[in-house]
Amino acid sequence: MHRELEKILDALNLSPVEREEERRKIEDDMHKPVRIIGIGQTGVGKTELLKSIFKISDKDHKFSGREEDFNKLETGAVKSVTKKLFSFTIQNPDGFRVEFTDGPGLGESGEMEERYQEIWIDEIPKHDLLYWVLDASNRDMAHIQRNMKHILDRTGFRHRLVVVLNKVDQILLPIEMELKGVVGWDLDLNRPSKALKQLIKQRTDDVIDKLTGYIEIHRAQIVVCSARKRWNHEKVLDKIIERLPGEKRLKVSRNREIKDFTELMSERGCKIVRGDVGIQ
Ligand SMILES: Nc1nc2c(ncn2[C@@H]2O[C@H](COP(=O)(O)OP(=O)(O)O)[C@@H](O)[C@H]2O)c(=O)[nH]1
Ligand SMILES: [Mg+2]
Repeated sequence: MHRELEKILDALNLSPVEREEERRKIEDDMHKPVRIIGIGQTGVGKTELLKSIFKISDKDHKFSGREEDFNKLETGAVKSVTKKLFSFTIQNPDGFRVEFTDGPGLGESGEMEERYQEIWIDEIPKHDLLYWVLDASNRDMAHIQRNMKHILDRTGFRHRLVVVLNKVDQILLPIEMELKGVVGWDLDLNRPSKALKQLIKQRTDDVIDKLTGYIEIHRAQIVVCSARKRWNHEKVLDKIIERLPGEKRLKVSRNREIKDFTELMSERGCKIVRGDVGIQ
């Protein structure tokens, strides 16, 4: 713990006096949890994402919260499981705590939409960071732009926002390419093919254009990933950490448990990596 704290302090490049001040700030803050709130439409993968970055996949000593709240962390619900906000905390053995808040999906219930927006607007400022998950395979951005602008205008949380473009494994290649046998998601190696990588980049540029024009957030606040395939999670975590105030960072990094994407490679993929089989 001590070494990590020193590393963080080193990275800040401070004068000796400032360094001591920063150290005191971090140590004073140690007992408080870092609070992170996730937003997005139901089904975009908020829960899956958390589970593949942090250690909350099973009900162990790290989870504290109500039993019914743990059950809400099931993935795959078609309808919003969460109508109200709920929070739960995880804690590593050194006592570093991260508290997550989840709530009703946005953009799916016409009549409730305004009420839900108000719930979020109330809650977001109580947090240290907001992450907004979008489905990268869905190109309909109009209502997301509107919701995001409204919520950011009201909360002033632009600088504390990370936008996660999830489900990149589901982006479809153009049909002509598919018919020629070009693969999108490489199931053997569990990563995007070259062709899909290009498409992911295009889609990212498109989303960035749409968001930055409308909402004035920075390109560096957007990150792509596939929660289900565990792809690019390190970057998601890096972005989250980058956006947090210095004294909060250690708590997040100490609770990380990035799931290994290579576990999802096929047997053939493993052989390819070991060099037993060539890539065709
Ligand atoms: N293909 C794919 N499916 C995903 C991904 N992330 C989540 N899912 C699936 O999408 C469904 C909804 O995910 P969930 O985490 O419950 O969404 P939430 O409502 O935003 O919490 C589940 O079946 C997930 O396994 C992803 O990156 N790719
Ligand atoms: Mg969920």
